Amino acid sequence: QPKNESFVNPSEIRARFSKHMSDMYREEVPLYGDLLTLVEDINQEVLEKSPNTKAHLERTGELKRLSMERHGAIRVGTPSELSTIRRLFAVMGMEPVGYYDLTPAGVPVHSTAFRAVHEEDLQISPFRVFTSLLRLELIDNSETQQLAADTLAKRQIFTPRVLELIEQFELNGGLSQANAETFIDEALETFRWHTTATVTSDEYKKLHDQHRLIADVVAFKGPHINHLTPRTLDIDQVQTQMPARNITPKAVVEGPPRRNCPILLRQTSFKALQEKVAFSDQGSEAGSHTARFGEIEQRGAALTPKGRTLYDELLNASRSELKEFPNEENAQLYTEILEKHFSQFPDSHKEMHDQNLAYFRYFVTNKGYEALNNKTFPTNLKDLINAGYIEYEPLVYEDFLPVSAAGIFQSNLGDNAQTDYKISSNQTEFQNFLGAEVLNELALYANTQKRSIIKCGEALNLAQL
Ligand code: OOG
Ligand code: NI
Repeated sequence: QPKNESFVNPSEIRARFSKHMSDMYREEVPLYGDLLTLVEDINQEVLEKSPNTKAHLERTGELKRLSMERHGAIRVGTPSELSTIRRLFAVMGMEPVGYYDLTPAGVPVHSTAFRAVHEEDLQISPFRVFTSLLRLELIDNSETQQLAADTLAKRQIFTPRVLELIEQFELNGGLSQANAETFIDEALETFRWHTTATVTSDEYKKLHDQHRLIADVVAFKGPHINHLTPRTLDIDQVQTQMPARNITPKAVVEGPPRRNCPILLRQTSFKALQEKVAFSDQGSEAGSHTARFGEIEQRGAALTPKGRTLYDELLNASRSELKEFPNEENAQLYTEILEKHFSQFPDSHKEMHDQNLAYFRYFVTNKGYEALNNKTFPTNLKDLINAGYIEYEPLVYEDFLPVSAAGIFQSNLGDNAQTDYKISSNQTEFQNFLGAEVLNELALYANTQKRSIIKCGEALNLAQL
């Protein structure tokens, strides 16, 4: 089918959807609005105090996307919900990236992240959704397992109109302006919070006793968005200032410690809220459910396989030395241990670059353009960099971290939710359910890096670069 000129760019749909989603969540969870304000205040402060950071973010284009940057998370119940969600996100130019197995952390799900994959599309909207599929086979009580399966089989989490529009998109390759608007409104319905549950209070209790997460996935009409996460430039500041704004943070920041050159992803959240719900045997909102929360993230450089291996090693060493899960009591100790181990991770862009620990975007400097006619112009990347004709900036990590994600799940499921599951990761089954293979995030970063080198080559008339 030929592409129609009047189709809306999927990235445009994603940008608008992300804004609508944020507005809806702010209305549903006012504390998320308070968090947004706090993050904005701190980001403003950082930009004012640190001209270097500001200049860096301007060069990489991150400054433009900073205030609209956020991710969310949902949990679906069945393979068919998962595959339709994939098709829904495809309308917004989002593809499944990465496979995350959360069972080692005692959470009975496996997950992927839907996001844009090309740097130009990420620039328009970096909106991502961490999407988990409940693994019913991990429910060991067969009666509860049956209850969950039957309840999930009865629900339809998509509106009839959004299903039509997804098909239309797949058939024609795009949506018109008017249809895109309708799509956004209708798609939003899937992620809305419902105060009425689909199960009785007894059934809820059964599901909940098995695992709080199971109740959250099974007992409601749809996969309500369970948190939205703005991006901050200083997560430690936000963490310390949360209590003053009546927001209770989780015990520790997940991910690497504070550094001069941030790597990967650091995250913290505020505790899930207890919300009133009406179970199907109740006429009013006499019951309650705790699932929805707020989260903050600080993003740093995407690491190469070598860098990631080093990160995993240092994180594991820190966790082993702590001997238990990080909590309120050992938070200070954990920070110290983390900093001690991570002192082995080079903390300058030059070292990270020269030791092949992170991915970078290369660009021609003014000096490079001016030197174009020099007779002694170098022709390889290394010499061009050394001569100051090409510079580089780290690529932002656009994905998630399994250990951190588990920590975020745990802090919102209660500490008694730890189970030792015997069944381990199953990416093949996940992909069968999804109806597609998940993309390898490392290949995506490598592609972006490669494209930037090719661009430099073109600008400098060096075809072989
Ligand atoms: C997802 C938790 C993981 C993150 O940012 O790592 C996550 C969930 O609670 O459903 O969102
Ligand atoms: Ni999150």
